[in-house]
Amino acid sequence: MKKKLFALLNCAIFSLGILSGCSSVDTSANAEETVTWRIGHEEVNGSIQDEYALKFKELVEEKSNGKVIVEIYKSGEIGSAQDYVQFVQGGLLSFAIVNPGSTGTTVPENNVFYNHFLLPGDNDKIKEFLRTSKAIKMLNEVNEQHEMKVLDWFYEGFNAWTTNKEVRKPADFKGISIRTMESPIIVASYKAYGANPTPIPYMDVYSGLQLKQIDAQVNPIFAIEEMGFYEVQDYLIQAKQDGFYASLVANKEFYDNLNPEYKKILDEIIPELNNYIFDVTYNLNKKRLDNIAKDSDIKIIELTDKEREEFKKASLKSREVYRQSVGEVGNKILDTFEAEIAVLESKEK
Ligand code: 6CS
Repeated sequence: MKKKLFALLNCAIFSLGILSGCSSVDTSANAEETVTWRIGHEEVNGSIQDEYALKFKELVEEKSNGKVIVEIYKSGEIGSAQDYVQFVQGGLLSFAIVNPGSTGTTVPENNVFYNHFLLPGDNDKIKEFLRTSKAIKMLNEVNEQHEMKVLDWFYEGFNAWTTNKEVRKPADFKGISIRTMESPIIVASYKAYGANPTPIPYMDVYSGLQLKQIDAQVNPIFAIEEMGFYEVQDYLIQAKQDGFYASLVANKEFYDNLNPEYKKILDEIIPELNNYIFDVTYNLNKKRLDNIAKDSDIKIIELTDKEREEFKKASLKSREVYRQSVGEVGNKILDTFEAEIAVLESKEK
């Protein structure tokens, strides 16, 4: 039944002039045939996810000698971030780049990434953690039960707050309506600080801030710049409470039925893509923070360690919300995150 519905949706969406035909997701090919892989992502032109998708396309098409054609669908083109999760689960998209703020409503364990003051702040440590963690392997197994085969995890930078009022301690959040993604743990985190979290779609955030329907929002620096949020806000606050992570996922059935030649291509390109995107993340966030400082009079604030400590204390309440929202496996994933990160943090750089 679910499959039928997606087949219909497939035809409807992909024949609306967005695509020429009403093809299904391709899983294999003979020597002469070309196949099409569709990848959707949650962001706009020039973003980190777009850079990832473009590199994915370049490498897949090159390594398959043109036998695989990759089509990219950006945020809003055939749906919102939340829709893309359903599209990849249902097989309408072969691949999607999604973040735990979008998948966390259907896979609560993914919200582990949104526990504040949990993951390391250092790029190299984050990279090592994502590549070697046993907890990540456990999390990937959970995602498979939700029709998503996770092929890669990467980092898009720490999440910063933009506000129309100075925020230096949790009490300053009182009465502030802050736009967040839908994930219940993100909502709980900002409630723990005393704010009013307000989930609205990404594409509506700029107008929401401009029309003062919301007072604040949270996103990585590169996104604050490319979405123009800094133009309609007075403060950009860096508390470095959490980061923005994303995963490349494939529809599980599509992946399982893929021929070995194509699986090998994916195995080969993922490490290259991961290295590539970590460099993009570092350089793009740095460049765009400079642009924001040059182009606007927004006040850029970096919280002191003492100020961050206050937020850390307040955030522990929402870690309990995560624990209660998941079962035994989700709790084990958080325990393992905590233990592995403690080891990583104790290592010399
Ligand atoms: O805030 C959001 O909804 C979005 N932020 C980023 C940086 N990427 C995609 C996501 O949907």
